[in-house]
Amino acid sequence: MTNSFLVSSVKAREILDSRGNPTVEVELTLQSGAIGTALVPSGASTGAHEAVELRDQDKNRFHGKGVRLATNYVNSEISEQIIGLDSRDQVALDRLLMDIDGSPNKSRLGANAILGVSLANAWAVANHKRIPLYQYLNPQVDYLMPVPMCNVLNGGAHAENSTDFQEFMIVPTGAGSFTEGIRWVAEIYQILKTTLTERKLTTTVGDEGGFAPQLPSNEAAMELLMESIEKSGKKPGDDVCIALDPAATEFFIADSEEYLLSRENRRLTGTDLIDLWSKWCDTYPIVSIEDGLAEDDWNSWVNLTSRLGRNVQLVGDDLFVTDKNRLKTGIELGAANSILIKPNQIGTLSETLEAVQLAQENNFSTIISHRSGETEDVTISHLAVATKSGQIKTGAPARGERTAKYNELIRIEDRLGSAATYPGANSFRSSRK
Ligand code: 2PG
Ligand code: MG
Repeated sequence: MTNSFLVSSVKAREILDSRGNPTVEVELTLQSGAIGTALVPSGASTGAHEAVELRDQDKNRFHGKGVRLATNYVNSEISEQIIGLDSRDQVALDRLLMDIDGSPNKSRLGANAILGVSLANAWAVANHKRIPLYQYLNPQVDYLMPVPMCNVLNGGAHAENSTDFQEFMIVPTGAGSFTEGIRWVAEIYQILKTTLTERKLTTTVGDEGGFAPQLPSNEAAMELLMESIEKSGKKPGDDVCIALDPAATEFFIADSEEYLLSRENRRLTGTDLIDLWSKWCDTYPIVSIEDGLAEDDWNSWVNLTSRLGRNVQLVGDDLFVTDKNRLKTGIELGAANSILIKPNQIGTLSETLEAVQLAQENNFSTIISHRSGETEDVTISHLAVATKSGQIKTGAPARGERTAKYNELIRIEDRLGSAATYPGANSFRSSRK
């Protein structure tokens, strides 16, 4: 009996990501001839609890960062076991991949190998059905577009000699559509560039396409954002808000349990840092703070959430690593009220969707996210629409690997026409109450 949905072949190869490091691409073909392709991203400020990205450690190739072990696993062990599987059963495929791997954190075959196969499979089914991926993952009549959180100033691990805090984002909450929102942030991005040039500050960019000037303090970045929003003719707070990802794990000193702001030569306790966020939230139109505290500083997370959680979205990235078990802990403790969703933190599409579902059932918002090392892959644009997350984080409105995601969403919104809704400020807590 022939079944055109059966997997007929799978092939992985080593390609390059946006930082010039190798990464995994997987092509999965069905008996019908339909092909699904997925390119796997890679983080820099990775959480300790993430699924393991397998690197060759062969110093003679790509300074040890090659991914031939991972691609070889796809082309041998994985391929042998998944050929003949019904691609429509994504959960069964993902479970099989986890079983073949056999480790608790995908360290044997590599989360990069496993995710590539998992996502390529979903694309193959969608392509066979000749429908967009978001529609295959969630067949609906109406769809929610995501509000973009655009990282226009890069610091931390994404840009050398810059701010301690990693990401300063602008969020077009007052726009009428996704496409209009992207125009606003692109206009502000250009104004920010001119402002930096006028002040003789560098306009070179960090890993996610945002500028990475050497500023005297972290707060100077906030002032620059406010000024640029205003100069564009938009009202901060009404039209455009601010979101932060300090990525606090990166400047947490475990021994002394302190947060070190090197830029300002200051050491803060968890409580001091919460005070700082609270003050910034009083001063600036901040709708979201991601990883405002370190990945295992649960007590401080609980304190932060009880202090600011009513009005501000508090997002766990390194804290939750898209893992439903860590998310469960957060829900039980009252730590954070939102989760960043990165498929490669957990390693399969099914587990990614499970984390989204658990979050949404518990009134946690979900933000679909890129990694700092990206490719031209647009899966996350479709995931954002399919999961009705209402938010996406995918860098500056510049650099091809970032605009690939935004442009795909512009296409999706255009094709959906009146079936697409842009939630704007409704995606955020301050306006939900
Ligand atoms: C983050 C991400 C993406 P990285 O911290 O949220 O912006 O960075 O991929 O380096 O972990
Ligand atoms: Mg983060």
